[in-house]
Amino acid sequence: MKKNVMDLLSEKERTFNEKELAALAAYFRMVMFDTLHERGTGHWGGSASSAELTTSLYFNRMHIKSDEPTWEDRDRFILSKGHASVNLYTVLANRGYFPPSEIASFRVMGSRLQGHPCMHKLPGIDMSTGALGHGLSIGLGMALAAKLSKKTYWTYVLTGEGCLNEGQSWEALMSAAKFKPEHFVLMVDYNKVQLDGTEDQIMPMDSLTEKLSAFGWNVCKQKLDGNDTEDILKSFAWMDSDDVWPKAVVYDTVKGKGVSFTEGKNTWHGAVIDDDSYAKGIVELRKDLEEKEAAL
Ligand SMILES: Cc1ncc(C[n+]2csc(CCOP(=O)(O)OP(=O)(O)O)c2C)c(N)n1
Repeated sequence: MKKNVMDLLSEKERTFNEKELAALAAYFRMVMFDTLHERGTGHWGGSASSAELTTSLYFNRMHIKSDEPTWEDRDRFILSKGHASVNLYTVLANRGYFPPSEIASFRVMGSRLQGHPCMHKLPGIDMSTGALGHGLSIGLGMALAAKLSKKTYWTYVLTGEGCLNEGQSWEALMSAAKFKPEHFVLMVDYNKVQLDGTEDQIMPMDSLTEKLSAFGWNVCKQKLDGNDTEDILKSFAWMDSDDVWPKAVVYDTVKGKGVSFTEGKNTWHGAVIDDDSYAKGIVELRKDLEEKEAAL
């Protein structure tokens, strides 16, 4: 019998393959679009951009216990682009950290689901973020703590290229290259669009992979599509392929992915999803989910 996303979510403790991850990400994108429309607030563009990356980490890669969110040996994840909080909340809820029904309280006054993730309120948040540029330094601290305490957990930091514009990121890049903590990975959601313009208009990063290599990082040389779960799993295999630290992967992604009229548009960074846009967009997202489920 054909499976659907609800069947997959009932067995969330196992390691999912690329087709299953693609279906889950398509479903999560629909939940995010629904939530942001309902609440009339939040960040669609960057959340849609990273849907496959966060889904693949939590449903294929990370060593975690959702019923024990502060387990000392868990892998750590820092969403340095904290404005994509609705993406992280959707993944965490469906991974078992809190009830998916709570996603509806996104950005309601007093809710645990703040506009930007708060580690003191919500289980599963390893670090509060929102002010861009902090994630890499904090992740480095976590990775160095693992080294000191002889633990083998991994620390993953997800940034946007706009997040990398912050000078603090480059201090962390230099320090990480000096201390070389094991199991420390920078993942760049490289959609080349920021809040009020494109990367080229705001701060050209080209070539990001060469810059990271020059800063002493072990950078994945493969060209990877961060909205393609097959490519993401290839990058995970690369992370395990040698012992040279720290590691970085730059994924090409599309801001506003999944809804044709929001793709690649900075105007959809944090715009309210009005009723008309919702009605058009949800049809596209539903079709994508149906196609991904049919491929299971
Ligand atoms: C220190 C700081 N400056 C400015 C902002 C406002 N801001 C929020 S998101 C954003 C652009 C982020 O671009 P990017 O990191 O590429 O994110 P993505 O495209 O993935 O959404 C800006 C400028 C902020 N949150 N923090």
